[in-house]
Amino acid sequence: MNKNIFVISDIELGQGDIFDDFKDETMLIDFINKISQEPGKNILILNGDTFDFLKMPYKDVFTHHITEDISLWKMQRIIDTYPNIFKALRYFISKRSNRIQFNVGNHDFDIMWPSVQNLIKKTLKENTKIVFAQEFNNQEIHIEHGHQVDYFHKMDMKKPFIKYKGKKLLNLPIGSVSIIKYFIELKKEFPYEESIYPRHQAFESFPTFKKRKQKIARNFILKGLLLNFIIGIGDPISNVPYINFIKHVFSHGLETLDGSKFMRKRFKNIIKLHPNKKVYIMGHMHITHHDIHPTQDHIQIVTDTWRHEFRIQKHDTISKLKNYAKIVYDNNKLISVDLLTFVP
Ligand SMILES: [Mn+2]
Repeated sequence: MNKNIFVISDIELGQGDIFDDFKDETMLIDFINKISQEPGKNILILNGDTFDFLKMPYKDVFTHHITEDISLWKMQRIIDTYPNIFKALRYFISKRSNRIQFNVGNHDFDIMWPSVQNLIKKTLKENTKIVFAQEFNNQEIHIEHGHQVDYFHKMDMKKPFIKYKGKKLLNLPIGSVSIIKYFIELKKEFPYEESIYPRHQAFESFPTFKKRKQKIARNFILKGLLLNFIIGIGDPISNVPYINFIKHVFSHGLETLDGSKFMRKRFKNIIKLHPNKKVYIMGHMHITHHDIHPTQDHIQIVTDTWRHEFRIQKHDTISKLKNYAKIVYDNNKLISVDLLTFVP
């Protein structure tokens, strides 16, 4: 039997407010409907940051103390905001041999809570053909979101939850805390500029945006990093993993913005952990990349975002296209691996 694996990432569904960067609902529904028609067995891998819990306030307040109830409330908000997307997913999964895998990303660690998983399963009216995981692996393929090889957004997987003042909380990495407590202001004040990638080009083109970013960054470095041991006393979620900053500088120098510069090293780190695969796929960096590694014989793919994002072209910005990876098997034999642009 024919088997297709489809991979998309970084959809970032929110609750339809100014922090919600997803706009192309019809396009996503068309995509899901199109792959629902494919004959054979179809596996849809939503490779992380499917939902944007991170930039979503809980009842108008941003907090980095995320309980299961908060995540569940946010998940319900997302479902209520995009009922037709869940309807399309329900149609896809209703086909007998189809499967959906939700890989965790740094914007949706919240899907690790059992009640959030149950709500998604209930909404999709399916219990057994939906999987929640950190990564997808078979003999030839490795697929993960990519934050685990990003020193700012890497989660402590030995301790994904933490007890604090009698409550169980998501043990968020420093990258999440910095967004919730500091950089969310940038999104609020510059929603359009914040949707331009690559980031370093956006800062070059919009000086007031850059100035504001620098001010927030200074504030974060002073309070969030240097004075944190006073300000964050007793708060386990605000602990700064200084060692990760040192590791980042060793790997990438002082570069913090240009994803394409991190990419090689990140693939290298993933391959070290999962050697001898033929295909490695990541998201997270919001870039499009498809390459056959020159010395080792394997394919590296980065799928770009499905949020509404712009790129700079000459003196203007244009909307980025949506892409997806498609892997085809014929009777368990790997036939093709492609990175494609979705055309409705
Ligand atoms: Mn990400």
